[in-house]
Amino acid sequence: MKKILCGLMFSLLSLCAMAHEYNLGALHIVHPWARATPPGAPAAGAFFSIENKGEADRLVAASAAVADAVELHEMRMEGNVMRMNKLDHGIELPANSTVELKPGSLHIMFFGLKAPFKEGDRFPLKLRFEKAGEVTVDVVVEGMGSNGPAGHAHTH
Ligand SMILES: [Cu+2]
Repeated sequence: MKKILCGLMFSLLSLCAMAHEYNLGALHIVHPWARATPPGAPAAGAFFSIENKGEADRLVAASAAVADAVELHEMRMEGNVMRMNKLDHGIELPANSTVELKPGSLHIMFFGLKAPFKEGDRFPLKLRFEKAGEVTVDVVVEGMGSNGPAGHAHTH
């Protein structure tokens, strides 16, 4: 009986775990998340880290049904101005390295949200890599942050 209970507890815990991750070949994708958006927000960002345990690869595209367009972006300081650029050549994943998509840096950008992102929601995001192929991950929507993607300049 005790064994069965532990087994049950373990599966419940795994389901409830905050972190979720995916493997695709040599790539390990950890905890895709997005910020909740206020009503009427035109855009949103999503973030995760990618551990590449193999040869160099590249994240070339992302797609999701929750928005009209999904782009790969980078934010960086140019002088005193934080700028956001679309990465037409994708996001490089050097061999045996970890690349982090995070606020203020590399991110997935959603334009034309079909509905606001609500805290606790999840939605599928399909990622396409040059060598590893495709994987669909679940993006978990977390609370609204103070430096969300709505607050910085677009260059496109
Ligand atoms: Cu962006």
